[in-house]
Formats: sequence, C-alpha cells, structure tokens
Amino acid sequence: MPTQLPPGQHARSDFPRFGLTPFARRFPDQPARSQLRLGGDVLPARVLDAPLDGLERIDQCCDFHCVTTWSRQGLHWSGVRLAHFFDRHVAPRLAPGGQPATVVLRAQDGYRTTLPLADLLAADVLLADRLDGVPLTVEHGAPLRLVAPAHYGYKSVKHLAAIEFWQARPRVRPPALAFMDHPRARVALEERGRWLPGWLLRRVYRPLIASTVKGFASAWAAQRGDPTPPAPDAKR
Ligand SMILES: Nc1nc2c(c(=O)[nH]1)N[C@H]1C(S)=C(S)[C@@H](COP(=O)(O)O)O[C@H]1N2
Ligand SMILES: [Mo]
Repeated sequence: MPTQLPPGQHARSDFPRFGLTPFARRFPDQPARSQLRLGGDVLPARVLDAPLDGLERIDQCCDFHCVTTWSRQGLHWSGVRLAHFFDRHVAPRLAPGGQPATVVLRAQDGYRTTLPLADLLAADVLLADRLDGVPLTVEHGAPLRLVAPAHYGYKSVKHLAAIEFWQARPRVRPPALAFMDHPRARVALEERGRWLPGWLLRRVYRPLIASTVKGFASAWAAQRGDPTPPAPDAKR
C-alpha cells in the first residue's frame, strides 16, 4: 500500500540524483572513505575512521520528500540511528555544561546545512551507508549520508564529511539563498523555506524539477565517462 503523501508533494517512480544546481558537477573527493570529522563549540575536534562500527544496524523503509515537490516512496536504507551515534561518540565527550542545540552537517562536495539537535535525535534519523541492499553509490551519497525522512530532502546531506555540535549560533552560511534553507524544514508542516509560505514555494520550485533532474543526470553520466550523453533539452 503506498503511503499517503504530505501536502504539496507528488510521487515519482524513480529516485533521481538531485540538489541545488551548483552541486550538479561537484562530486565527493573520497567516496570510498567513510571518515567523519566531529567538532563544534561543545565537542573537541576528532576524526572517526569507521563511524558506524559497533553500533546497532537499522534497516528502515521510508519516503523521501524533496522541497521542489517530488517524493519517492518506499526507499530501503540501512545504517545506524543518529541518536545511537550521539550516545556513543558525542554525549560522553561534551564539554562540561555544554548543551548542543544546533548541529552543522558538512559534505565532501561543499554542501552544508543545519538542524536542531532535537530533530536529529528522532528515531527515524539515520546515518546511512546502504540503499536498497547495496552500498550507497556516489549518485546517492557515498560513502555516508544523513536520512531525515520527516524533513525536506535538503537536510539529508549526502557524502557526509563532518558533524559539528554547537551551543552558540554556528557560523555557517547555507549554499543557497537564505530563504531556501528553513532551520527545521519539517515536511508535515510544509516548512519549505523561511519567510515565504510553503504553498508559494511549491509553485516557485515545481517548474524547476525537470531541468534540475536532467542537469544532474548529465553531470553524473559525464563523471562516469558515459560515451553518449543524454539528448539535449527538447524545446518546451
Ligand atoms: N552533499 C550534498 N547533499 C545533498 C545535496 C547536495 O547537492 N549535496 N542535495 C540535497 C537535496 S536538495 C536533495 S533533494 C537530496 C537528493 O538526494 P539524492 O541525490 O540521493 O536524490 O540530497 C540533499 N543532500
Ligand atoms: Mo531537494
């Protein structure tokens, strides 16, 4: 039975590689290396070479909702709960009295965003290294990505490189215009962006889906060295 879609979303049968257009041609420099940097103002800097090791593996089937209004239902992820990771690697090392409120997520391709720690500790938020039974491909976030199904896709950072825990307001600039990065981006509340209402952003974003999917697909084909790039855009 297909799950019901949240407000303003339409189902797609495929799962396109997708993102902000400046990232179409940026790929992780080390997709085979799952090293994760930890830091922030309440956690000493540290590098984990095998961040998922020793944590309970979780298999989770959930839907994925892009802010531009496409959804892909029933993806099977595998990884560990961010909450378990936090209990193992972060909580015991927090600075005395340190109260992390905001988490900065940074990617190997330069992408970054933030989420409140409380949102990341929800049981359905994973650090995932497998999709549909196989290790993540570069297309979908190798070597490791966040999966936060209750939030728009732009919070599910691919090619995760660093997680920072901040008590003060972190100094991070979203890669997009500020109105495009809602601090929480909860799908159920249609928090697509800041300042502008969700229903308006639906209309702004929806016409951009087709060209964005195409742009990402051709950059990915070029990256793999495919001999025949997709046909140029038909006139619309
Ligand atoms: N590192 C990185 N993570 C990213 C992005 C990106 O461009 N780079 N795009 C975000 C957006 S807008 C979406 S919808 C999803 C798309 O995930 P997919 O490419 O696996 O479909 O990744 C998110 N995480
Ligand atoms: Mo997205």
